[in-house]
Parts: sequence; structure tokens; C-alpha cells
Amino acid sequence: MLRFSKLGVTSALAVAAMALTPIAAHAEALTLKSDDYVGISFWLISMALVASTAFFFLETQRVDGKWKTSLTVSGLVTLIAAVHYFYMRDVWVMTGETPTVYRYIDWLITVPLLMIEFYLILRAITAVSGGVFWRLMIGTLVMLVGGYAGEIGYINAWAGFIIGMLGWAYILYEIFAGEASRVAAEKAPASVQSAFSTMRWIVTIGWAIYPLGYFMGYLNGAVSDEALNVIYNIADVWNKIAFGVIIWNVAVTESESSK
Ligand SMILES: *C/C=C(C)/C=C/C=C(C)/C=C/C1=C(C)CCCC1(C)C
Repeated sequence: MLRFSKLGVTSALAVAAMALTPIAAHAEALTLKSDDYVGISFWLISMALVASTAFFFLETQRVDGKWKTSLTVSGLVTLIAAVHYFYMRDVWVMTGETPTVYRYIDWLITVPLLMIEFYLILRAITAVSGGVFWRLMIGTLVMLVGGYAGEIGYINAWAGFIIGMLGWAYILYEIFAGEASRVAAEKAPASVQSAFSTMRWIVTIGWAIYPLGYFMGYLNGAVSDEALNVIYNIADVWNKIAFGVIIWNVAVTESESSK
């Protein structure tokens, strides 16, 4: 018979109580209103991110060893985003304010991981230089640090925007015309080439939503906080979950074709 020690049960209960306390204390303010569409979008997407995480992690069992890292990274992206979404949802539901700090912390961790995916899917099929990895990392950091510094008023808002745009341009150059794109075009099998190409269009079109949000929401105030958050939330489904699904698809296709 399975036996639990008294100490084990007590500490499990204590942890559960600790985890629930902050929620109970703010129970009133935290109730999601039926007409709070932004709050509802935060909820829906949190759950989609949780489900995607379980899916990506479980599916690592199905693919060849060399594809497991890419799939694990997809799951890490959705896991980290899910936790941030819980916090962002609470900030929004309780205060009605845009959770800028949590957004940027989430971006600061998940965007480099998304960038690493370009490197990982190439490395699964051929030799790639570490330079590809580092250039993608540097572009990402310049983009995010510039944007954040501008958004919190640490530097001029326009200067932050321009620095961020330069970082993004550098990333686009690497994946469309730099070494990464050459390796994909010359050495990758068809399925990897097609995944690579879809992924870079996500980085072009799907990612354009964030600087547009910065411009319309922050620089010229043409878009409300409500609209901005819903748009960012939908963008994240595309840029985090769909991006992961593309990688899952190529990992499964390549693993099955090598059997
Ligand atoms: C999952 C989250 C993702 C993919 C977030 C991506 C964020 C960006 C591509 C942000 C880009 C920005 C610029 C290109 C200019 C400056 C302002 C930023 C940081 C919003």
C-alpha cells in the first residue's frame, strides 16, 4: 500500500495553501467579468499555451533524437509564456492596465528561444557555425532592449523604436540573406526548407504586429489599451503556438522519412 508521511502531506498542504492565498485575498478584484473581452482573451490564450506545452513535450517521445531539442524549446516557449499570461491576466483583470513589464520579461526570454529554433532546425540536418546563433541573439537583444528602454521612458521613445527596428532588421537580414538562409537553401531537405521559409515569414509578418503596436499604441496613441492587448494576445498565438506547430510538423516528417 502506498503510504504518505505526515510531514510530506503537511508540507504539500502548506505549499498548496501558500499558492492559493494571494488569489483568495484578492478574490473579489480577480473575478473575470463576462464583458471583459481583453481579460477573456488572456484566459483563453493562457490555456492554449498550457495545452500546447503538454503537447510539445509529449511529442518529443515520437521524434528522432536530433529533433527532440527543437521540440523541447517549442514547449519551453509556450510554458514560459503561459506563466507570464497568468500574471498579465491578473494585472489586467485587477487594474485594467497594460502589463508592459511582464510582456517584456516574457519577450526577453521567449524571443531568444524562438530565434534559437532557426539555428536548431539547421543544426539537426547539417553543420552550422556558431556565428549564426550569436548574430540572431545580438539582433534580438538590441531589438528588445531598445524597445523596452523607449517604452519605460529611459531613452527617447522614438530613439527606442529606431534602435528596436534596427535589431529586427538585422535578424531579418540573417534569415533572408545571411549565412542562415544560405545554409537552409543549399543543404536542407525540402521539408526543412519549407519550415524555414514559413518560420521567417512569421518573423516578418507576425512579428510586425509588435512594432506596429508600439507605434500606434505608444508613439501616436491611435489605438486603445484594450485593442492593443487583444492584438498582442492574438499575435502570440500565431508567433508562439503556430511557430511551434511548424517545428513539430517538420520534426515528425523528418523522423518518419528516416525510418
Ligand atoms: C512571443 C513574443 C514575440 C514573438 C515578441 C516579439 C516582439 C517583437 C518583434 C518586438 C519588436 C519591437 C520592434 C521591432 C521595435 C521596437 C519595439 C518592439 C520591441 C516592440
